[in-house]
Amino acid sequence: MTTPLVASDDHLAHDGLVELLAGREVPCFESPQRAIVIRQALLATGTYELTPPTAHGPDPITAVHDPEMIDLVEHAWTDAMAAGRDPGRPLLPDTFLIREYAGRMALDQLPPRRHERLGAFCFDTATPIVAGTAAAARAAVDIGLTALDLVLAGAPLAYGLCRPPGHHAGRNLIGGYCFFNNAAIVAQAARDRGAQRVAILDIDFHHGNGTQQIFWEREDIAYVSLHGDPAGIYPHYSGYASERGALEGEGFNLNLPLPPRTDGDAYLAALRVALDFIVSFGADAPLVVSLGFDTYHADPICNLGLVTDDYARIGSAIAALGMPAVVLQEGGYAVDALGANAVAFLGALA
Ligand code: SP5
Ligand code: ZN
Repeated sequence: MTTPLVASDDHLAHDGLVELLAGREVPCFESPQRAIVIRQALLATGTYELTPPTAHGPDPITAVHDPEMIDLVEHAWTDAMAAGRDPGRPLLPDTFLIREYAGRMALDQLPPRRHERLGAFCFDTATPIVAGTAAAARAAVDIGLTALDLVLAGAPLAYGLCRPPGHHAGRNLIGGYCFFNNAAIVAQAARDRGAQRVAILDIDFHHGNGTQQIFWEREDIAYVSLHGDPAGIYPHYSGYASERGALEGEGFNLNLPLPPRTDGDAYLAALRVALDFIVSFGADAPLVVSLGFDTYHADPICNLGLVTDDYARIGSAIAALGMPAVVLQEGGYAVDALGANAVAFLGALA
């Protein structure tokens, strides 16, 4: 039996060129090549069926994100071009609207041109916007929603090769290479199609601050994440075990921070805790997996210690839940290893 591999070429034109990292302008780690190599490696196994996304329109995005933030993603580039900005350079914010800027003042005006509002809807200097960004971000959402369609129609597993990734994007914030939160949009869509309880398992190296924020006060969509300990690790301000959700959502958020160089055995032990949480939550929808391969030992910006065979172990452990799964690509920057890691993980999960 083949597994649907939902992918599109719209991501190719989202190539941010540079990000700011540790005071330097460096080439983007989040590159088109990442998705190219994963797609090639999966198709080479002969067990995946390449499936284009179908358009799902703006409503599933609006169900999760602030309209002003969506408007920014859609129009920052065209506004910048109309204002005469260099089309050869990406847009990165240079002035951030942080809470402390306002103090007790009421700020009710934003610049009329969207590229000049970037810093009001973006939390870092690593999330460049170029001409192809909005179309790529929309396609990534459609990829996720198409993968959900296929699983709701009976496929036990569908893989969405989303690029750009999504889990750092909050209700009204882009950041961490993310624009629209693909996993959050898919989880909400599953709810809107009748499921009562949806679980999201995030195994990207980084804490999915955006997904956590979006569902923080929700008891119907549970979020559990394994990630590098935020004490010293991006995104720095969230991901601690003490963050359990609030109001109705209290207890439905679970963070499992991991120390540097965590190996496969220790990772699998933490994953066991995450899977037990998911079982006791009792989802009646497909499991939504935010999949990152930046937990790999040779990832250039991360510090865990997984090897390729560990991804097969992780895939098998998730498969043992017996839940249908929608797996969405998030991070992973050791480009040479991405193909083998994807084959190992998805092969074991299927
Ligand atoms: C989707 C995803 O994986 N986003 C990650 C965004 C991380 N961006 C900034 C990373 C800063 C890493 N600092 C590492 C220093 C390495 N020597
Ligand atoms: Zn990551």
